[in-house]
Amino acid sequence: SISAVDIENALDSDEICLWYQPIISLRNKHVIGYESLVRWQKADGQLVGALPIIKAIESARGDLEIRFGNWILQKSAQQISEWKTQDFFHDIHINISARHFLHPSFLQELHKIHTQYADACHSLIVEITESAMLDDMERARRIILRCQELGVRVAADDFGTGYSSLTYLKYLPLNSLKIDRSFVTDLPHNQVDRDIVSGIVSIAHALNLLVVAEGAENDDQLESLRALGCDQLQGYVISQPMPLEQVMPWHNLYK
Ligand code: G
Ligand code: G
Ligand code: MN
Ligand code: NA
Repeated sequence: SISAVDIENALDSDEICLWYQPIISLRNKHVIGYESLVRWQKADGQLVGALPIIKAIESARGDLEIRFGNWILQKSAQQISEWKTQDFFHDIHINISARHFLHPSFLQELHKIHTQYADACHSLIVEITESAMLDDMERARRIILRCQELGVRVAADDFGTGYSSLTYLKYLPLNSLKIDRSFVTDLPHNQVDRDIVSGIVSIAHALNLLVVAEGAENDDQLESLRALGCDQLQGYVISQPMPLEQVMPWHNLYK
């Protein structure tokens, strides 16, 4: 299996990279942004997916999780500003671990980014998963507010699978929710999933949050999610995650 040292070496030798998956508006199908997802492209051509990478990073005892998260922040802000110079104006969603989000170095790095690339912050969305936030809700709340002061939006990832989703909504001033794929897979036929999605949408909209549906693989799911009131959608029906060099060519064909 992969060790933390393997990941450190891969970071140093530039083998860790971000792949991008589009997120569209369900109103007009236009692309709004891209979620960045980590990959390890080994020198021998082998591609390692996110799960083993994240597992190695989280099991490391040192500060690799922080170093890696800061690297993602830097990389994404750089990408947003590089795209802007090419008249390609799109949000980037990044995944940040709860441990990093709650660590002082997260806001330090975000302040740095705000100084270096001020307007990139307005195109950056930080996705966090629920459960670990519950340990220090007041701290999480303050960090979210600081993000928003810098123009950065915050989304709850994998929404609905945590055991206290509604507590989360009560205390955290989020910008959006990403409905977990497990509620999407059996649409449009599953009545329970339809009711759950429509309930999440009502609560989210009452709280002024946008709803992103994840993991839609076909048009029936897409149409169902639109009919249920979701705002945005991400999934293989639009595109799988792709390497950076494929993003603009894909985008131009999609239009
Ligand atoms: O891309 P893929 O479907 O393999 O991602 C699997 C999981 O890994 C998802 O839960 C995703 O949130 C997580 N993940 C992908 N990229 C990153 C990243 O850059 N940082 C963190 N913390 N998690 C990531
Ligand atoms: O947990 P998070 O939402 O960050 O992870 C997104 C993960 O979901 C990525 O690993 C991505 O590859 C995967 N994914 C995105 N769209 C689809 C889809 O339509 N079907 C499936 N099975 N996985 C998807
Ligand atoms: Mn995510
Ligand atoms: Na998710």
